[in-house]
Amino acid sequence: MGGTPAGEPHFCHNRREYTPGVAAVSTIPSPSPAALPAPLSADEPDAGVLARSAEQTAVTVLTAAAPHRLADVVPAPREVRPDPAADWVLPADAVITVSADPAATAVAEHLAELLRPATGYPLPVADATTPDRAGGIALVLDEATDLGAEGYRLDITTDGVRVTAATAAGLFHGVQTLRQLLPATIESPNQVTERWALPGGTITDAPRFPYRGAMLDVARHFFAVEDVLRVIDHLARYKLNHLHLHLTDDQGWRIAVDSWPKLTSVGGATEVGGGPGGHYTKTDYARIVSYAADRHITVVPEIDLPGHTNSALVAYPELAPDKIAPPPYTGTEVGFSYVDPADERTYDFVADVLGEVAALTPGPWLHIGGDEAFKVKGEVYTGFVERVQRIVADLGKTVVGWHQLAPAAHLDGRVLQWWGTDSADPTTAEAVRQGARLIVSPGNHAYLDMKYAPDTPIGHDWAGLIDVRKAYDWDPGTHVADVPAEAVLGVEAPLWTESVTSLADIELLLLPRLPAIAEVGWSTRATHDWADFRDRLAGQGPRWTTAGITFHRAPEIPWPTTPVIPTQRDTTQTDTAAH
Ligand code: TNX
Repeated sequence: MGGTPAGEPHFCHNRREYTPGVAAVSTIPSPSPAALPAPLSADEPDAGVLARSAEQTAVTVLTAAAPHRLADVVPAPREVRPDPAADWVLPADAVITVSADPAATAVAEHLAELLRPATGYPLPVADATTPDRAGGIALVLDEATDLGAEGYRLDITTDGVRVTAATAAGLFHGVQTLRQLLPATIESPNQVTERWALPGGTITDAPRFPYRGAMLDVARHFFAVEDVLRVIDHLARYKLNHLHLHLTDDQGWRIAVDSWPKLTSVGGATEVGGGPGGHYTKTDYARIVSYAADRHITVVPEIDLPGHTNSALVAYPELAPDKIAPPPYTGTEVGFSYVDPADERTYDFVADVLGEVAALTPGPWLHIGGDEAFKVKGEVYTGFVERVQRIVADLGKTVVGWHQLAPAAHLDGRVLQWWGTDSADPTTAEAVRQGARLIVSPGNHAYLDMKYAPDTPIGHDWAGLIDVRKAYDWDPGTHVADVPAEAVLGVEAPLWTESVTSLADIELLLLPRLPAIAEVGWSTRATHDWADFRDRLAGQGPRWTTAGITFHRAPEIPWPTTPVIPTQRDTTQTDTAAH
Protein backbone atom coordinates (compact mmCIF):
# COMPACT_ATOMS: atom_id res chain seq x y z
CA MET A 1 0.00 0.00 0.00
CA GLY A 2 1.19 3.47 -0.66
CA GLY A 3 -1.44 5.54 1.08
CA THR A 4 -3.18 5.15 4.40
CA PRO A 5 -5.62 7.27 6.26
CA ALA A 6 -4.06 9.84 8.50
CA GLY A 7 -0.95 9.64 6.38
CA GLU A 8 1.85 12.09 6.63
CA PRO A 9 1.42 14.15 3.52
CA HIS A 10 3.71 13.66 0.62
CA PHE A 11 5.38 16.97 0.27
CA CYS A 12 3.78 18.43 -2.76
CA HIS A 13 4.67 21.90 -3.87
CA ASN A 14 1.07 22.86 -4.27
CA ARG A 15 -0.02 21.96 -0.78
CA ARG A 16 -3.66 22.78 -1.49
CA GLU A 17 -3.81 19.73 -3.73
CA TYR A 18 -2.98 17.41 -0.89
CA THR A 19 -5.66 14.93 0.04
CA PRO A 20 -5.08 12.91 3.18
CA GLY A 21 -4.91 9.22 2.51
CA VAL A 22 -4.20 9.47 -1.17
CA ALA A 23 -0.72 9.36 -2.56
CA ALA A 24 0.12 12.72 -4.05
CA VAL A 25 0.39 11.39 -7.56
CA SER A 26 0.06 14.76 -9.17
CA THR A 27 3.29 15.87 -7.61
CA ILE A 28 5.31 12.85 -8.58
CA PRO A 29 8.25 13.86 -10.71
CA SER A 30 8.35 13.15 -14.36
CA PRO A 31 11.81 11.81 -14.94
CA SER A 32 12.46 10.01 -18.18
CA PRO A 33 10.77 6.67 -18.66
CA ALA A 34 14.19 5.05 -18.60
CA ALA A 35 14.80 6.38 -15.12
CA LEU A 36 11.49 5.24 -13.76
CA PRO A 37 10.36 2.26 -15.76
CA ALA A 38 7.38 1.33 -13.63
CA PRO A 39 4.77 4.04 -13.35
CA LEU A 40 4.07 5.22 -9.86
CA SER A 41 0.47 4.95 -8.92
CA ALA A 42 -1.94 5.79 -6.18
CA ASP A 43 -2.74 2.59 -4.41
CA GLU A 44 -5.15 1.23 -1.93
CA PRO A 45 -4.23 0.56 1.67
CA ASP A 46 -3.77 -3.07 2.51
CA ALA A 47 -6.43 -4.23 4.96
CA GLY A 48 -4.05 -6.10 7.23
CA VAL A 49 -1.73 -3.19 7.50
CA LEU A 50 -4.64 -0.89 8.20
CA ALA A 51 -5.81 -3.15 10.97
CA ARG A 52 -2.39 -3.18 12.61
CA SER A 53 -2.16 0.54 12.14
CA ALA A 54 -5.50 1.05 13.85
CA GLU A 55 -4.37 -1.15 16.70
CA GLN A 56 -1.26 0.96 17.18
CA THR A 57 -3.19 4.18 16.90
CA ALA A 58 -5.32 3.05 19.77
CA VAL A 59 -2.23 2.93 21.94
CA THR A 60 -0.43 6.03 20.77
CA VAL A 61 -1.68 8.65 18.42
CA LEU A 62 0.83 9.10 15.69
CA THR A 63 1.50 11.62 13.01
CA ALA A 64 2.74 9.35 10.29
CA ALA A 65 1.17 6.15 9.16
CA ALA A 66 1.86 6.20 5.43
CA PRO A 67 5.22 5.08 4.16
CA HIS A 68 7.14 7.54 2.14
CA ARG A 69 7.03 7.08 -1.57
CA LEU A 70 9.90 4.94 -2.77
CA ALA A 71 11.12 7.88 -4.85
CA ASP A 72 11.27 10.26 -1.85
CA VAL A 73 15.04 10.10 -1.64
CA VAL A 74 17.81 12.72 -1.96
CA PRO A 75 19.89 12.37 -4.09
CA ALA A 76 17.41 10.97 -6.62
CA PRO A 77 18.06 7.28 -7.24
CA ARG A 78 18.77 6.05 -10.72
CA GLU A 79 15.85 3.64 -11.00
CA VAL A 80 12.79 3.32 -8.77
CA ARG A 81 10.23 0.55 -9.17
CA PRO A 82 7.55 0.83 -6.51
CA ASP A 83 5.52 -2.21 -5.56
CA PRO A 84 2.55 -0.97 -3.59
CA ALA A 85 1.69 -4.52 -2.58
CA ALA A 86 5.05 -4.97 -0.87
CA ASP A 87 5.12 -2.33 1.87
CA TRP A 88 6.79 -3.60 4.99
CA VAL A 89 6.85 -2.57 8.61
CA LEU A 90 10.02 -3.07 10.64
CA PRO A 91 9.11 -5.38 13.53
CA ALA A 92 10.51 -5.07 17.04
CA ASP A 93 12.28 -8.41 16.73
CA ALA A 94 13.97 -7.66 13.39
CA VAL A 95 17.49 -8.95 12.94
CA ILE A 96 20.06 -7.37 10.64
CA THR A 97 21.90 -10.14 8.83
CA VAL A 98 25.01 -9.34 6.86
CA SER A 99 27.58 -11.09 4.69
CA ALA A 100 30.51 -12.32 6.76
CA ASP A 101 32.89 -9.48 5.91
CA PRO A 102 34.32 -6.93 8.36
CA ALA A 103 33.53 -3.84 6.25
CA ALA A 104 30.00 -5.05 5.52
CA THR A 105 29.48 -5.90 9.18
CA ALA A 106 30.57 -2.37 10.07
CA VAL A 107 27.85 -1.04 7.77
CA ALA A 108 25.31 -3.31 9.46
CA GLU A 109 26.39 -1.99 12.88
CA HIS A 110 26.10 1.54 11.55
CA LEU A 111 22.56 0.80 10.38
CA ALA A 112 21.66 -0.69 13.74
CA GLU A 113 23.04 2.39 15.50
CA LEU A 114 20.97 4.64 13.24
CA LEU A 115 17.78 2.74 13.95
CA ARG A 116 18.07 1.77 17.60
CA PRO A 117 17.55 5.14 19.35
CA ALA A 118 14.20 6.01 17.76
CA THR A 119 12.81 2.49 17.47
CA GLY A 120 14.06 1.23 20.81
CA TYR A 121 14.41 -2.15 19.08
CA PRO A 122 17.46 -4.29 19.85
CA LEU A 123 18.23 -4.93 16.16
CA PRO A 124 21.00 -7.46 16.66
CA VAL A 125 23.53 -7.82 13.85
CA ALA A 126 24.26 -11.37 12.71
CA ASP A 127 26.90 -12.45 10.23
CA ALA A 128 25.69 -15.01 7.74
CA THR A 129 27.09 -16.70 4.69
CA THR A 130 23.78 -16.07 2.99
CA PRO A 131 22.11 -13.11 4.67
CA ASP A 132 18.40 -13.63 4.93
CA ARG A 133 15.89 -10.82 4.89
CA ALA A 134 13.05 -12.88 6.35
CA GLY A 135 11.44 -10.58 8.86
CA GLY A 136 14.42 -8.28 8.96
CA ILE A 137 17.09 -6.49 6.99
CA ALA A 138 19.77 -8.30 4.99
CA LEU A 139 22.93 -6.61 3.73
CA VAL A 140 24.40 -8.74 0.99
CA LEU A 141 27.87 -8.27 -0.40
CA ASP A 142 27.87 -9.72 -3.89
CA GLU A 143 30.93 -8.97 -5.96
CA ALA A 144 29.25 -10.51 -8.98
CA THR A 145 26.70 -7.72 -9.30
CA ASP A 146 27.20 -5.00 -11.88
CA LEU A 147 26.39 -2.22 -9.43
CA GLY A 148 29.86 -0.69 -9.58
CA ALA A 149 32.13 0.59 -6.82
CA GLU A 150 29.40 2.50 -4.99
CA GLY A 151 26.10 1.27 -6.41
CA TYR A 152 23.48 -0.73 -4.53
CA ARG A 153 20.15 -2.37 -4.97
CA LEU A 154 17.45 -2.03 -2.33
CA ASP A 155 14.55 -4.49 -2.32
CA ILE A 156 11.66 -3.92 0.02
CA THR A 157 9.19 -6.79 0.02
CA THR A 158 6.60 -8.21 2.38
CA ASP A 159 9.43 -10.45 3.65
CA GLY A 160 11.70 -7.64 4.71
CA VAL A 161 14.50 -5.60 3.22
CA ARG A 162 17.58 -6.57 1.28
CA VAL A 163 20.43 -4.28 0.28
CA THR A 164 22.83 -5.76 -2.26
CA ALA A 165 26.11 -4.22 -3.38
CA ALA A 166 29.50 -5.22 -4.69
CA THR A 167 31.25 -3.18 -1.99
CA ALA A 168 30.73 -2.04 1.58
CA ALA A 169 30.51 1.54 0.21
CA GLY A 170 27.53 0.48 -1.90
CA LEU A 171 25.89 -1.12 1.13
CA PHE A 172 26.50 2.09 3.08
CA HIS A 173 24.79 4.21 0.44
CA GLY A 174 21.91 1.73 0.33
CA VAL A 175 21.55 2.09 4.09
CA GLN A 176 21.31 5.88 3.73
CA THR A 177 18.48 5.41 1.24
CA LEU A 178 16.73 2.98 3.57
CA ARG A 179 17.03 5.52 6.37
CA GLN A 180 15.32 8.20 4.28
CA LEU A 181 12.43 5.87 3.44
CA LEU A 182 11.52 5.40 7.10
CA PRO A 183 9.32 7.98 8.82
CA ALA A 184 11.17 11.21 9.74
CA THR A 185 10.86 10.24 13.40
CA ILE A 186 13.61 7.67 12.80
CA GLU A 187 15.98 10.62 13.32
CA SER A 188 14.86 11.07 16.90
CA PRO A 189 17.60 10.52 19.48
CA ASN A 190 14.89 9.26 21.83
CA GLN A 191 12.52 6.35 21.52
CA VAL A 192 9.37 7.14 19.58
CA THR A 193 6.24 5.04 19.23
CA GLU A 194 5.92 4.83 15.50
CA ARG A 195 4.86 2.49 12.77
CA TRP A 196 8.20 1.97 11.01
CA ALA A 197 6.73 1.50 7.57
CA LEU A 198 8.75 1.24 4.38
CA PRO A 199 7.36 1.50 0.84
CA GLY A 200 7.61 -1.71 -1.16
CA GLY A 201 9.60 -2.01 -4.35
CA THR A 202 13.10 -1.91 -5.72
CA ILE A 203 15.66 0.86 -6.10
CA THR A 204 18.71 0.32 -8.27
CA ASP A 205 21.19 3.11 -7.81
CA ALA A 206 24.73 4.22 -8.62
CA PRO A 207 26.52 7.57 -8.77
CA ARG A 208 27.07 9.63 -11.89
CA PHE A 209 30.48 10.91 -10.73
CA PRO A 210 33.05 9.12 -8.57
CA TYR A 211 34.09 12.26 -6.63
CA ARG A 212 31.41 14.04 -4.61
CA GLY A 213 32.63 16.30 -1.88
CA ALA A 214 32.38 19.27 0.39
CA MET A 215 35.15 21.48 1.69
CA LEU A 216 35.36 22.97 5.14
CA ASP A 217 37.73 25.88 5.71
CA VAL A 218 39.01 25.28 9.23
CA ALA A 219 41.74 27.93 8.77
CA ARG A 220 39.78 31.21 8.71
CA HIS A 221 37.91 30.00 11.75
CA PHE A 222 38.89 26.88 13.62
CA PHE A 223 36.28 24.21 14.30
CA ALA A 224 36.48 21.51 16.94
CA VAL A 225 36.78 17.86 15.94
CA GLU A 226 33.16 17.28 17.03
CA ASP A 227 31.95 19.93 14.60
CA VAL A 228 33.87 18.30 11.76
CA LEU A 229 32.41 14.90 12.66
CA ARG A 230 28.95 16.39 12.49
CA VAL A 231 29.69 17.79 9.03
CA ILE A 232 30.83 14.31 8.02
CA ASP A 233 27.45 12.99 9.16
CA HIS A 234 25.75 15.46 6.83
CA LEU A 235 27.94 14.36 3.93
CA ALA A 236 27.21 10.70 4.61
CA ARG A 237 23.44 11.22 4.52
CA TYR A 238 23.64 12.51 0.97
CA LYS A 239 26.17 10.01 -0.35
CA LEU A 240 29.03 12.48 -0.61
CA ASN A 241 32.32 10.61 -0.41
CA HIS A 242 35.03 13.26 0.05
CA LEU A 243 35.70 15.81 2.77
CA HIS A 244 38.25 18.41 1.71
CA LEU A 245 39.77 20.16 4.72
CA HIS A 246 41.33 23.57 3.98
CA LEU A 247 43.88 23.22 6.78
CA THR A 248 46.10 26.27 6.33
CA ASP A 249 45.66 29.90 5.39
CA ASP A 250 46.85 33.37 6.29
CA GLN A 251 44.79 33.44 9.46
CA GLY A 252 45.79 30.08 10.92
CA TRP A 253 47.69 26.81 10.55
CA ARG A 254 45.53 23.92 11.78
CA ILE A 255 47.47 20.68 11.46
CA ALA A 256 50.37 19.57 13.66
CA VAL A 257 53.67 19.07 11.84
CA ASP A 258 56.30 17.57 14.13
CA SER A 259 59.26 18.81 12.12
CA TRP A 260 57.99 22.42 12.13
CA PRO A 261 56.25 22.67 15.51
CA LYS A 262 55.77 26.44 15.55
CA LEU A 263 53.36 26.14 12.61
CA THR A 264 50.69 25.25 15.14
CA SER A 265 52.03 26.70 18.39
CA VAL A 266 52.48 30.11 16.78
CA GLY A 267 50.70 29.89 13.42
CA GLY A 268 47.67 28.13 14.86
CA ALA A 269 46.95 30.64 17.59
CA THR A 270 45.00 33.12 15.46
CA GLU A 271 41.87 33.28 13.34
CA VAL A 272 39.68 35.83 11.56
CA GLY A 273 38.44 38.43 14.00
CA GLY A 274 41.17 37.80 16.57
CA GLY A 275 39.80 34.68 18.25
CA PRO A 276 42.09 32.04 19.77
CA GLY A 277 42.22 29.75 16.73
CA GLY A 278 43.37 26.21 17.42
CA HIS A 279 44.73 23.22 15.61
CA TYR A 280 44.32 19.48 15.22
CA THR A 281 46.88 17.24 16.82
CA LYS A 282 47.80 14.22 14.76
CA THR A 283 45.47 12.19 16.97
CA ASP A 284 42.62 14.65 16.29
CA TYR A 285 43.23 14.42 12.57
CA ALA A 286 43.39 10.62 12.72
CA ARG A 287 40.03 10.67 14.51
CA ILE A 288 38.50 12.74 11.72
CA VAL A 289 40.01 10.50 9.05
CA SER A 290 38.79 7.34 10.71
CA TYR A 291 35.28 8.67 11.44
CA ALA A 292 35.07 9.67 7.79
CA ALA A 293 36.42 6.30 6.61
CA ASP A 294 33.77 4.51 8.67
CA ARG A 295 31.26 6.44 6.57
CA HIS A 296 33.06 5.70 3.29
CA ILE A 297 34.30 9.27 3.08
CA THR A 298 37.86 10.10 2.08
CA VAL A 299 39.59 13.11 3.64
CA VAL A 300 41.41 15.41 1.21
CA PRO A 301 43.87 17.59 3.15
CA GLU A 302 44.84 20.95 1.67
CA ILE A 303 48.05 22.78 2.42
CA ASP A 304 47.61 26.01 0.49
CA LEU A 305 50.82 27.04 -1.33
CA PRO A 306 52.60 29.25 -2.24
CA GLY A 307 50.12 31.99 -1.23
CA HIS A 308 47.72 32.01 1.73
CA THR A 309 50.72 31.34 3.97
CA ASN A 310 50.90 34.28 6.38
CA SER A 311 50.43 32.04 9.43
CA ALA A 312 53.45 29.92 8.37
CA LEU A 313 55.55 33.05 7.83
CA VAL A 314 54.68 34.36 11.29
CA ALA A 315 55.93 31.07 12.73
CA TYR A 316 58.98 30.72 10.46
CA PRO A 317 60.17 34.05 9.02
CA GLU A 318 62.93 32.18 7.14
CA LEU A 319 60.21 31.16 4.67
CA ALA A 320 59.30 34.76 3.93
CA PRO A 321 60.80 36.48 0.88
CA ASP A 322 62.29 39.24 3.07
CA LYS A 323 63.01 36.85 5.99
CA ILE A 324 61.08 39.16 8.29
CA ALA A 325 58.13 37.84 10.30
CA PRO A 326 54.93 39.55 9.22
CA PRO A 327 52.36 40.41 11.88
CA PRO A 328 49.68 37.78 12.46
CA TYR A 329 46.74 38.35 10.16
CA THR A 330 43.12 38.21 11.32
CA GLY A 331 41.42 40.06 8.47
CA THR A 332 39.81 38.64 5.33
CA GLU A 333 41.89 39.97 2.43
CA VAL A 334 43.65 37.49 0.17
CA GLY A 335 46.67 37.36 -2.10
CA PHE A 336 49.33 39.22 -0.10
CA SER A 337 51.43 36.43 1.41
CA TYR A 338 53.72 33.78 -0.10
CA VAL A 339 56.54 31.47 0.80
CA ASP A 340 59.85 32.32 -0.89
CA PRO A 341 60.00 30.33 -4.13
CA ALA A 342 63.67 31.25 -4.57
CA ASP A 343 64.87 29.67 -1.31
CA GLU A 344 65.67 25.93 -1.13
CA ARG A 345 64.61 25.95 2.51
CA THR A 346 61.04 26.51 1.26
CA TYR A 347 61.15 23.17 -0.56
CA ASP A 348 62.44 21.41 2.58
CA PHE A 349 59.47 22.92 4.38
CA VAL A 350 57.04 21.80 1.67
CA ALA A 351 58.50 18.27 1.58
CA ASP A 352 58.41 17.94 5.37
CA VAL A 353 54.86 19.24 5.70
CA LEU A 354 53.44 17.27 2.80
CA GLY A 355 55.35 14.18 3.92
CA GLU A 356 53.82 14.29 7.40
CA VAL A 357 50.34 15.06 6.10
CA ALA A 358 50.61 12.28 3.51
CA ALA A 359 51.65 9.83 6.22
CA LEU A 360 48.53 10.73 8.23
CA THR A 361 46.22 10.46 5.24
CA PRO A 362 45.16 7.06 3.89
CA GLY A 363 43.31 8.57 0.92
CA PRO A 364 45.06 9.11 -2.41
CA TRP A 365 44.79 12.91 -2.59
CA LEU A 366 46.97 15.81 -1.48
CA HIS A 367 45.59 19.27 -2.26
CA ILE A 368 48.26 21.95 -2.66
CA GLY A 369 46.01 25.00 -3.09
CA GLY A 370 47.72 27.26 -5.61
CA ASP A 371 44.99 29.93 -5.64
CA GLU A 372 45.39 33.68 -5.40
CA ALA A 373 49.21 33.71 -5.20
CA PHE A 374 49.05 37.12 -6.80
CA LYS A 375 52.64 38.01 -5.96
CA VAL A 376 54.19 34.87 -7.44
CA LYS A 377 53.86 35.33 -11.16
CA GLY A 378 54.58 33.62 -14.47
CA GLU A 379 57.41 31.12 -14.56
CA VAL A 380 58.24 31.59 -10.90
CA TYR A 381 54.72 30.40 -10.07
CA THR A 382 54.67 27.50 -12.54
CA GLY A 383 58.19 26.47 -11.53
CA PHE A 384 57.15 26.37 -7.88
CA VAL A 385 54.00 24.40 -8.63
CA GLU A 386 55.85 21.91 -10.82
CA ARG A 387 58.30 21.17 -8.00
CA VAL A 388 55.51 20.76 -5.49
CA GLN A 389 53.52 18.53 -7.83
CA ARG A 390 56.60 16.32 -8.09
CA ILE A 391 56.97 16.21 -4.28
CA VAL A 392 53.37 15.03 -4.04
CA ALA A 393 53.90 12.37 -6.71
CA ASP A 394 57.05 11.16 -4.94
CA LEU A 395 54.97 10.70 -1.80
CA GLY A 396 52.73 8.36 -3.78
CA LYS A 397 49.78 10.76 -3.74
CA THR A 398 47.68 12.32 -6.46
CA VAL A 399 48.00 16.08 -6.63
CA VAL A 400 44.90 18.26 -6.48
CA GLY A 401 44.97 22.05 -6.75
CA TRP A 402 42.71 24.98 -7.54
CA HIS A 403 42.48 25.60 -11.30
CA GLN A 404 45.17 28.33 -11.09
CA LEU A 405 47.56 25.36 -11.26
CA ALA A 406 46.58 24.85 -14.89
CA PRO A 407 49.52 26.64 -16.56
CA ALA A 408 52.05 24.48 -14.69
CA ALA A 409 53.25 21.44 -16.65
CA HIS A 410 50.96 18.44 -16.61
CA LEU A 411 51.76 15.65 -14.21
CA ASP A 412 50.09 12.28 -14.63
CA GLY A 413 46.82 12.01 -12.80
CA ARG A 414 46.67 15.58 -11.57
CA VAL A 415 43.32 17.03 -10.67
CA LEU A 416 42.28 20.67 -10.92
CA GLN A 417 39.45 22.15 -8.92
CA TRP A 418 37.42 24.66 -10.89
CA TRP A 419 36.07 27.56 -8.83
CA GLY A 420 35.47 30.07 -11.60
CA THR A 421 32.20 31.87 -12.16
CA ASP A 422 32.36 32.41 -15.92
CA SER A 423 32.34 28.76 -17.06
CA ALA A 424 35.23 29.22 -19.47
CA ASP A 425 38.99 29.27 -19.15
CA PRO A 426 41.19 28.26 -22.08
CA THR A 427 44.14 27.48 -19.79
CA THR A 428 42.08 25.04 -17.74
CA ALA A 429 40.61 23.50 -20.90
CA GLU A 430 44.15 23.03 -22.25
CA ALA A 431 45.32 21.39 -19.01
CA VAL A 432 42.35 19.02 -19.29
CA ARG A 433 43.30 18.25 -22.89
CA GLN A 434 46.69 17.23 -21.57
CA GLY A 435 45.10 14.81 -19.15
CA ALA A 436 44.11 16.74 -16.04
CA ARG A 437 40.78 15.79 -14.49
CA LEU A 438 38.43 18.37 -13.04
CA ILE A 439 36.54 18.71 -9.80
CA VAL A 440 33.86 21.27 -10.52
CA SER A 441 33.06 23.82 -7.79
CA PRO A 442 31.63 26.82 -9.65
CA GLY A 443 31.77 29.85 -7.37
CA ASN A 444 28.30 30.91 -8.48
CA HIS A 445 26.61 27.52 -7.90
CA ALA A 446 28.61 25.45 -5.43
CA TYR A 447 30.18 28.00 -3.06
CA LEU A 448 28.29 27.46 0.16
CA ASP A 449 29.76 30.61 1.69
CA MET A 450 27.68 32.70 -0.73
CA LYS A 451 24.55 34.20 0.77
CA TYR A 452 21.18 32.73 -0.20
CA ALA A 453 19.63 36.17 -0.42
CA PRO A 454 20.65 39.74 0.44
CA ASP A 455 19.39 39.31 3.99
CA THR A 456 21.34 36.12 4.79
CA PRO A 457 23.06 37.12 8.04
CA ILE A 458 26.47 35.64 7.15
CA GLY A 459 28.34 34.78 3.99
CA HIS A 460 29.73 36.49 0.92
CA ASP A 461 28.22 37.63 -2.36
CA TRP A 462 31.25 38.14 -4.61
CA ALA A 463 30.15 35.20 -6.76
CA GLY A 464 26.49 36.20 -6.54
CA LEU A 465 23.65 34.98 -4.40
CA ILE A 466 23.07 31.23 -4.38
CA ASP A 467 19.57 30.15 -3.54
CA VAL A 468 18.69 26.46 -3.51
CA ARG A 469 17.66 26.47 -7.14
CA LYS A 470 20.96 28.04 -8.19
CA ALA A 471 22.82 25.37 -6.22
CA TYR A 472 20.78 22.69 -8.00
CA ASP A 473 20.40 23.98 -11.55
CA TRP A 474 23.71 23.31 -13.23
CA ASP A 475 25.37 20.36 -14.90
CA PRO A 476 28.96 19.46 -13.99
CA GLY A 477 29.21 17.44 -17.20
CA THR A 478 28.82 20.49 -19.42
CA HIS A 479 29.56 23.38 -17.10
CA VAL A 480 33.10 24.33 -18.08
CA ALA A 481 33.59 25.15 -21.75
CA ASP A 482 35.71 22.60 -23.67
CA VAL A 483 35.86 20.23 -20.72
CA PRO A 484 34.08 16.99 -21.66
CA ALA A 485 32.03 15.11 -19.08
CA GLU A 486 34.57 12.24 -19.17
CA ALA A 487 37.22 14.59 -17.75
CA VAL A 488 35.00 15.56 -14.84
CA LEU A 489 35.92 13.59 -11.74
CA GLY A 490 33.06 15.12 -9.84
CA VAL A 491 31.75 18.02 -7.81
CA GLU A 492 32.58 19.73 -4.56
CA ALA A 493 30.82 22.33 -2.45
CA PRO A 494 33.37 24.54 -0.64
CA LEU A 495 32.48 26.32 2.58
CA TRP A 496 34.88 29.17 3.32
CA THR A 497 34.56 30.44 6.83
CA GLU A 498 35.59 34.09 7.00
CA SER A 499 32.13 34.89 8.41
CA VAL A 500 31.32 31.46 9.83
CA THR A 501 32.05 31.09 13.52
CA SER A 502 29.91 28.26 14.86
CA LEU A 503 28.39 24.92 13.96
CA ALA A 504 25.02 26.68 13.65
CA ASP A 505 26.56 29.00 11.06
CA ILE A 506 27.99 26.02 9.18
CA GLU A 507 24.62 24.29 9.13
CA LEU A 508 22.82 27.46 8.08
CA LEU A 509 24.95 27.67 4.96
CA LEU A 510 25.26 23.92 4.34
CA LEU A 511 21.61 22.98 4.64
CA PRO A 512 19.65 22.83 2.46
CA ARG A 513 22.18 23.49 -0.32
CA LEU A 514 24.51 20.56 0.37
CA PRO A 515 21.87 18.03 -0.73
CA ALA A 516 21.44 20.03 -3.96
CA ILE A 517 25.13 19.70 -4.79
CA ALA A 518 25.06 16.07 -3.69
CA GLU A 519 22.26 15.36 -6.14
CA VAL A 520 24.06 17.16 -8.96
CA GLY A 521 27.03 14.87 -8.32
CA TRP A 522 25.20 11.61 -7.72
CA SER A 523 22.05 11.55 -9.84
CA THR A 524 21.78 10.98 -13.57
CA ARG A 525 20.70 13.91 -15.68
CA ALA A 526 17.49 12.03 -16.52
CA THR A 527 16.24 12.65 -12.99
CA HIS A 528 17.12 16.36 -12.97
CA ASP A 529 13.89 18.22 -12.24
CA TRP A 530 13.69 21.26 -9.98
CA ALA A 531 10.05 20.86 -8.95
CA ASP A 532 10.63 17.25 -8.05
CA PHE A 533 13.86 18.01 -6.19
CA ARG A 534 12.20 20.82 -4.27
CA ASP A 535 9.50 18.49 -3.01
CA ARG A 536 11.89 15.71 -2.07
CA LEU A 537 14.15 18.22 -0.34
CA ALA A 538 11.19 19.50 1.67
CA GLY A 539 10.91 16.03 3.17
CA GLN A 540 14.40 16.36 4.62
CA GLY A 541 13.36 19.29 6.82
CA PRO A 542 11.48 17.22 9.43
CA ARG A 543 14.41 14.80 9.52
CA TRP A 544 16.86 17.58 10.36
CA THR A 545 14.51 19.08 12.90
CA THR A 546 14.01 15.73 14.58
CA ALA A 547 17.76 15.15 14.66
CA GLY A 548 18.33 18.60 16.21
CA ILE A 549 20.02 19.97 13.09
CA THR A 550 19.39 23.61 12.27
CA PHE A 551 18.99 24.69 8.67
CA HIS A 552 17.97 27.61 6.53
CA ARG A 553 14.24 27.42 5.82
CA ALA A 554 14.70 28.55 2.23
CA PRO A 555 11.41 30.15 1.16
CA GLU A 556 11.31 28.37 -2.20
CA ILE A 557 11.06 24.97 -0.50
CA PRO A 558 7.61 23.79 0.69
CA TRP A 559 8.77 22.69 4.14
CA PRO A 560 6.06 20.75 5.91
CA THR A 561 4.87 22.23 9.15
CA THR A 562 3.67 19.00 10.71
CA PRO A 563 5.04 18.48 14.19
CA VAL A 564 7.74 15.93 13.82
CA ILE A 565 7.90 14.12 17.11
CA PRO A 566 4.57 12.36 17.55
CA THR A 567 2.48 14.01 20.16
CA GLN A 568 -0.96 13.22 21.46
CA ARG A 569 -3.12 14.74 18.80
CA ASP A 570 -5.98 14.02 16.53
CA THR A 571 -4.78 11.97 13.57
CA THR A 572 -7.47 13.39 11.35
CA GLN A 573 -5.57 16.67 11.37
CA THR A 574 -3.31 17.33 8.50
CA ASP A 575 -0.90 20.16 8.09
CA THR A 576 -2.66 21.49 5.02
CA ALA A 577 -4.56 23.95 7.12
CA ALA A 578 -1.33 25.72 7.83
CA HIS A 579 -0.80 26.56 4.19
C1 TNX B 1 38.25 32.69 -2.81
S1 TNX B 1 38.12 29.99 -3.87
C2 TNX B 1 39.21 31.92 -2.20
C3 TNX B 1 39.25 31.84 -0.73
C4 TNX B 1 38.19 32.68 -0.10
C5 TNX B 1 36.93 32.57 -0.89
C6 TNX B 1 35.77 33.28 -0.27
C7 TNX B 1 39.59 30.07 -3.58
C8 TNX B 1 40.38 29.01 -4.13
N1 TNX B 1 40.06 31.09 -2.86
O1 TNX B 1 40.53 32.20 -0.27
O2 TNX B 1 38.00 32.23 1.21
O3 TNX B 1 37.14 33.09 -2.17
O4 TNX B 1 34.59 32.99 -0.97
